[in-house]
Amino acid sequence: MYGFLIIIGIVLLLSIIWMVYRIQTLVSVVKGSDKKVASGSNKINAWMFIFFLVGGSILMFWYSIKEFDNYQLPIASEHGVITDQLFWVTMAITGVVFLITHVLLFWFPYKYQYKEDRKASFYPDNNKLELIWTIVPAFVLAALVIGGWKAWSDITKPAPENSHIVELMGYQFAWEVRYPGLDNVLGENDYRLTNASNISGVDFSDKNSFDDFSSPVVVIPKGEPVLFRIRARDVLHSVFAPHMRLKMDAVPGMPTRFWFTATKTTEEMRVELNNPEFVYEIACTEICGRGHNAMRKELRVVEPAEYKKWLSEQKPYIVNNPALVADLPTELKELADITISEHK
Ligand SMILES: [Cu+2]
Repeated sequence: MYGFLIIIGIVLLLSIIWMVYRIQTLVSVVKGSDKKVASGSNKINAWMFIFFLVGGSILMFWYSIKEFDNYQLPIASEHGVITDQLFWVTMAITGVVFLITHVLLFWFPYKYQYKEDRKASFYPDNNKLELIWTIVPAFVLAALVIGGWKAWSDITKPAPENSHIVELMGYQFAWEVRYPGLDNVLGENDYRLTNASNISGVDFSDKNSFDDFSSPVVVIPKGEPVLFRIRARDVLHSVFAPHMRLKMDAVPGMPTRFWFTATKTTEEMRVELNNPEFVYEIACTEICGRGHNAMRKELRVVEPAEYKKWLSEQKPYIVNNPALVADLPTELKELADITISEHK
């Protein structure tokens, strides 16, 4: 009912506006002013361009300055320095071009608004000008693209042999963090093995998985390469660790990866920021459903010695839940039992 009334209201409003416009036109015909090529609204439009330029610029600068600290998160990884350099160089070049082109874009309609005593000049083309504005952007863009491509291939080149491996599996709505244990080799996984007690579908008939363990927090050592092996169980998710300048999609059926070296421990960052409560965080940055906001994980960077100690204290999946290996063939079961007794 209300919808119907609103539609009637809108139709009435539009007809009133139309009538006012018609009356105005008829009045100008009577007055003889309809013969004029440009009306007063031309001037108003010209001024509105200037108003938009000035107002828009004020808003843009106000916002950019106010939020500047958010663009300047401290960097806590080696490659982060390159990523930021790339960002600021691109920002500076495109920023200058943006300002020049937009000032001209809005200034010209004002300056060249219709004037009765002014005649447009005929200016068909200028080859020199065409050459300049084709070649200069081509070179600048090529430099930016090549620089970006080089940085990207440095960042995404294969991880060093000695990288610590951590598997992050996104699912609605959390991250399952799996460590390969002391052998640094993750056991195989198969989505068909997924169930309530094996949420990342680990294949426990692969003996590499015997010492795999899960952790509520992603703990990594400082100054040593870490390789995130990333996958998703249901929909698209995305791993985002802003202080590490790390972002990589988690795609169902298509494992992805990202390796990096952290340069500051959580403790060091707490001192730097003068904030004893600071924690690095991993967030999901792909709107993946209703509980998307719950996909926050703490990332704890510690000294290598502390990492080693932490690693040796963790309990493998099969220690916490021996039922996972209860049905294995005798030979494997014996191996699994040895791992279980070692961790008790
Ligand atoms: Cu998600």
